[in-house]
Amino acid sequence: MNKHETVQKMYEIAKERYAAVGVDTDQTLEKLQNISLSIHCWQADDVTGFEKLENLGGGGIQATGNYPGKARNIDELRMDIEKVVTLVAGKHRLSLHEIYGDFKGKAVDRNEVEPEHFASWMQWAKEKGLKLDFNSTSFGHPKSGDLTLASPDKNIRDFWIDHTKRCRLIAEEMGKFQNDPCIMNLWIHDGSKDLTVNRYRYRQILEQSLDDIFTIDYKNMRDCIEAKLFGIALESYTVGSYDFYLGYGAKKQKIVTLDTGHFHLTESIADKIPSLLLFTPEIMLHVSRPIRWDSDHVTILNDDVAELAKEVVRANALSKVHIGLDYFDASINRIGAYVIGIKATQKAFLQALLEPVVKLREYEAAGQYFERLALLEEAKGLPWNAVWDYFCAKNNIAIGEAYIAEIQQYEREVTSKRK
Ligand code: RNT
Ligand code: ZN
Repeated sequence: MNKHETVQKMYEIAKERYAAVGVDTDQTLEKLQNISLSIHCWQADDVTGFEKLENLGGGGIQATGNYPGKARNIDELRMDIEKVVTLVAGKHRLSLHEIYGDFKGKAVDRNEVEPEHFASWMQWAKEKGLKLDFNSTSFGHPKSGDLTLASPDKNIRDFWIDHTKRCRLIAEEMGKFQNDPCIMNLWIHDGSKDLTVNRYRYRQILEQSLDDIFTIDYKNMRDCIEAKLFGIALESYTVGSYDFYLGYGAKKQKIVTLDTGHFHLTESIADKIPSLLLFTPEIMLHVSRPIRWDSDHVTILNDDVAELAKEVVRANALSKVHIGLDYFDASINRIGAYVIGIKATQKAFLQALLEPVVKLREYEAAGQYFERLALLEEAKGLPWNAVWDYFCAKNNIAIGEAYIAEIQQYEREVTSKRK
């Protein structure tokens, strides 16, 4: 039997096994095929971007590691993303930050950015069958400081309001061009390293800035707002906390972004899904992996990600939840980092889609809690990996660990030559 025949056979067995618990694997595969991930562009170059301005880095975030071969320019970044998408199944999106504009060697300040700086991205994305998402960038700039949109200094604040408005217009143009809404994420690092006696004031200013930014209603873009627990060098206070954005999102009907690294480590992000679905229009996810803090390690198939996917699927909310990735590990092969995280997220959703939820809910409705727990436990051992391998085979991508060699080859031929 060759590898593909084995995969086929294993799938047939898995299909029967799942049918016994009331799950249709063929239907599951169709659903998985339609899940698009919003792939973050910034794993390719450690959140550097292509600005010809002084880049001050950080702003509450930090990529660590110096693995060779990072993308140094727009062509290399595109090449890397093209490679990534050939190694994974499905149709996906690319999430760009404003600092990744095609500035053609010119110094374009953040309050000068225009849709034209993203024209070549739109064209390229169209050719590659990718849709674009967008992010304003308020970190890594001489005017970033500790406070941007929440700054009491009108000059600083207005600069960032202007920037963010421009970004919304760019997102609108992207959405129009691709005939599919561009999701624009707004995350700012604003906070305080040490104790502040102005918690209320900064949040009030941020609310006003957001109201100003969101005055224009666009048709082809959607806004989402991302909270955080704390940033590096801003440990004592975060203006845009989860309470703040949840309140703002519920009141103003904006999408709240849940970054899985932005909460206390014992907090369940999965449990937030059903609540947000009730009070905000949609949800944006930044699937990441915090290690002790918001360390942005590569997403893997762990219980947190598996539970997150399950809550989305159990709530029948795949059409309302945008699944983005957000990590940046500079210590390993960056293409490999992408592929591991994409596959892990897809596997989590596959497992969620394969859950025998009808039977589980029957048990629950009947008060049969032993039976519910037993089936939940048994479901963990059902042959989901046979379904996964078959999904990869159907999509003509490498099965199992075979993609490691493909990434090694790309490293030999391409990334290792970048000095
Ligand atoms: C930072 C946020 C934010 C960034 C990107 C680069 O903590 O998670 O989403 O990672 O905007
Ligand atoms: Zn994030």
